[in-house]
Amino acid sequence: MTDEQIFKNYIGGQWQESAGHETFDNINPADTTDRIGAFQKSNAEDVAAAIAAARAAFPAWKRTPPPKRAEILFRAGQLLAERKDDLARDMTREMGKPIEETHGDVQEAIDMTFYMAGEGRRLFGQTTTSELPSKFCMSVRNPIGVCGLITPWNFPMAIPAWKIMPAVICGNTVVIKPAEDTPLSALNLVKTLEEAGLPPGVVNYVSGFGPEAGAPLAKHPDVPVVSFTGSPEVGRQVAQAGADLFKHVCLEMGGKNAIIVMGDANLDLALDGAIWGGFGTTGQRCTATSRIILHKDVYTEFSQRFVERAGKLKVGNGADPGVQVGPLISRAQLSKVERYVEIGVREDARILCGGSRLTGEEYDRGWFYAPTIFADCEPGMRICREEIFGPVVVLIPCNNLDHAIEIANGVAYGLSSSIYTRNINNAFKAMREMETGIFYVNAPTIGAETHLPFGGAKQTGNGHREAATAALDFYTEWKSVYIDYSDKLQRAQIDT
Ligand code: UN1
Repeated sequence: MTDEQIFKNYIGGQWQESAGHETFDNINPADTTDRIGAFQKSNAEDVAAAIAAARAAFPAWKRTPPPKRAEILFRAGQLLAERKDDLARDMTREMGKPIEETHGDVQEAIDMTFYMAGEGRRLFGQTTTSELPSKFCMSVRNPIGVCGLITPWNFPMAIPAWKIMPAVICGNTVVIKPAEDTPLSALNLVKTLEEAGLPPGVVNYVSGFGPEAGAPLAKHPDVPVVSFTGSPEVGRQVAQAGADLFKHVCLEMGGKNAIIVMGDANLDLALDGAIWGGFGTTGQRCTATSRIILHKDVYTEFSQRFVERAGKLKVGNGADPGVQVGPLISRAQLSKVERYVEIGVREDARILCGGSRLTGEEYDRGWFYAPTIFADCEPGMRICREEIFGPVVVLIPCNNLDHAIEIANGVAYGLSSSIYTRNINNAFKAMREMETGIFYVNAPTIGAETHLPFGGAKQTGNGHREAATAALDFYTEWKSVYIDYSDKLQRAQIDT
């Protein structure tokens, strides 16, 4: 890839420049002198063209038998698997996370592609009984139309795949607007679908920014389905944009995910989980472990060992071998972390390690921040309630399981949670009581698999789930079908 590379939008099967002829730069967050290329700064006109292309492609795609749609997805999955190394390298360059993690991100996209391809021969509805004789009842799934997909930068290929694959296997067509920080990985995914034989117009891609490209997509009257992953502030705008037309809106937003470590936990295991959950992806996952609720019996030992482990993490350019923690995605995200650390200090939380930007030759051209741990935190502190989305973990002491659950549930979000314990009663009680969409026992809060529903309770989302068959419920509309073969009028609820 050269410095001069210009990437285009993909609309109706054509690679096109923005009508506004403006571009923006995609920059490596580990080295801001490394410019990956220029992407189209799309506007409402580009978005409207992409929607028109998706609309035009819908009737034929909706009538394509799902197993035929699936054949294209199977091919795409295979191509992604063959190209995994290159795709991961591109992703580390634009997003920053270590190469091992970007391999995982591409793998998650492959998993979702194959999973949804398999749905081509399922897409099950129900057949059921009727209360009347000689009457047959069934429910079938119908596609809805054009889906507007707005995706974040932290899983630059996995999350686009979570949304595109179920949408298209169900017979919908798509316009995707990926985050402006990571437009290349979504483009690589779309290119792969094109090469796999997806007909023109089924998936359309416009790069650009939220206000100029995301907002017109969310608002457009020809887009009945909108799926968004990102911040609660933007999620609210997306929901409001869809409200007038009663759009189907799927929102996946923040988290403040907690691990509970009980006195009987395997501490080595809990430490491994806390390090991976807290500092993996530089804490930039919605599922990241940002709170650790420690039983008082293990508080001191865990804190000491956790700090020791965090201090040994190798922070650096994710493309370099041995690096465990990459940069933050942008200057804005770095500033947000700095702001929250100041808030924590003002709230009298005690910094055990980190607490500052990393400097020196290895770091000066990127957005690097030291893994940071706050101790002696009170559940009511802002750093214990608000999402930071960076390498910052708070330690909160607790007296017993009920206390731990009360603290864990005492936030507005409800994405993921976990407990480390050897006591099966504790594990099941926590499973029942934790107000999160995802729950782990003896594993950290990250690491969801594609064949289980993904999403959160409370203010993390709006009740929908991605992945698994749950995604099919979002991307289809049920049609209940009654076939009366009695040759007479039979009145439900009246004739017996
Ligand atoms: C996200 O952070 O938005 O469960 C997605 C996980 C990953 C997906 C995270 N499989 O951590």
